[in-house]
Amino acid sequence: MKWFILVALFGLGLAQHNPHTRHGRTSIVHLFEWRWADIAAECERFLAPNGFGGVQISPPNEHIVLNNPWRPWWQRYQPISYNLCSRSGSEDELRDMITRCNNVGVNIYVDAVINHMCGAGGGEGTHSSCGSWFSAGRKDFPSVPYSHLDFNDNKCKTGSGNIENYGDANQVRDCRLVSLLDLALEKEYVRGKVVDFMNKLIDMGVAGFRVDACKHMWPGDLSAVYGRLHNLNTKWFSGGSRPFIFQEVIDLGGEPISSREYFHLGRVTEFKYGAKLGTVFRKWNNEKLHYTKSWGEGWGFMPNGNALVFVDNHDNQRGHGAGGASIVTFWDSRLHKMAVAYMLAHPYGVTRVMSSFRWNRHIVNGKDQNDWMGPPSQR
Ligand code: QV4
Ligand code: CA
Repeated sequence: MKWFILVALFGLGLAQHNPHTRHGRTSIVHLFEWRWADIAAECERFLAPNGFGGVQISPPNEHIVLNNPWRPWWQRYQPISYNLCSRSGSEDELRDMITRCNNVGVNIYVDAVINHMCGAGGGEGTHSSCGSWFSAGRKDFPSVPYSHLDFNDNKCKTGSGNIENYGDANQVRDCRLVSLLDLALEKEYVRGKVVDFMNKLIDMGVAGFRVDACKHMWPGDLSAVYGRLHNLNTKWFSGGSRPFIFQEVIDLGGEPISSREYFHLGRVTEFKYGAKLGTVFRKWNNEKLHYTKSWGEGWGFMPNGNALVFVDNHDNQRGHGAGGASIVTFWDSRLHKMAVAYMLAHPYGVTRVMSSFRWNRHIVNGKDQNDWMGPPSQR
């Protein structure tokens, strides 16, 4: 009996590892900060004819709007509510895009920011993408609504209220990531709001989620949330299809939290992949391409069926997040094409290509002063 339950649970988890790409397509592309209207056209004009399986979109929900720096790309990682108007467009434009992409067989995966709301220093007012009023200081977000009762502050034991030590799993989960107000996902009420938000998107036709900042959420809380998600919309997907889940956990080793803790819940981003592939293509440490004969698990990466892989992502392309100097990006365009081609040809993990925008790099003492720059659109 115990064995049977284990198999049943495992099977349920595995369902969320399937990207449900159609027509034998395998890869997805991150259209970072693209507008919904542009993505719809891109699906019809380029992605479907060229065999792309799906698109990871930027967070579609209401976010803070910042002036200093001016409209940074990262304002989209500071939610104000789950209303669906963002820098990429309105709810109607989002719905139209999801429909048109699905109609040409290209799936949509939503970047879901559910660990936190905006930064503690985010101020008070209506500087938000749908114009909803909020107060970061009072932890009041009436258009969800969330109040001060819905945040983790009592659980966090650090002096600053922020994560101070990644060696302590409790603070990584219960304290604030760079001052972002940390949601109490153990509360039934908070889970319900997050589940409603995700289910609304599933019903609109999305095929799954890139879940942001999973290292900062307890696997048990995520399991409770994922378990209440609807099956995919049968207008485009076969009955009983579970949403595809891929979780952002940066695990390069050396921390108490490992990606393994999240394997049963969905796929996990394999950050070792881009870091290692970069050293190989740059020929650092005497790496040679023929050493990659055993590429994949043989290089200490996670099991094939758990991995979501990429050469670079929106963070490490601009010096945020992890991976370090070896990461190959569009700034090294020849190497980048070679590395992406290698990844797409190699049968390991679900592969994701990066497509964003260029900005004016201005490096002072090794740090790009312009790493905040937003997209070249008018909002
Ligand atoms: C700053 C200080 C804080 C201070 C605070 C005071 O750093 O110490 O307490 O001011 O107000 C922005 C700023 C950051 C600022 C913060 C809050 O860059 O300096 O804090 O806002 O105001 C993106 C960006 C972050 C950005 C964040 C929110 O990368 O720079 O922070 O959006 O706008 C870890 C995590 C991993 C994470 C990675 C970047 O384990 O989960 O760091 N990756 C994901 C996303 C990433 C996003 C977030 C998580 C947060 O891929 O794009 O961060 O949603 O490795
Ligand atoms: Ca948290």
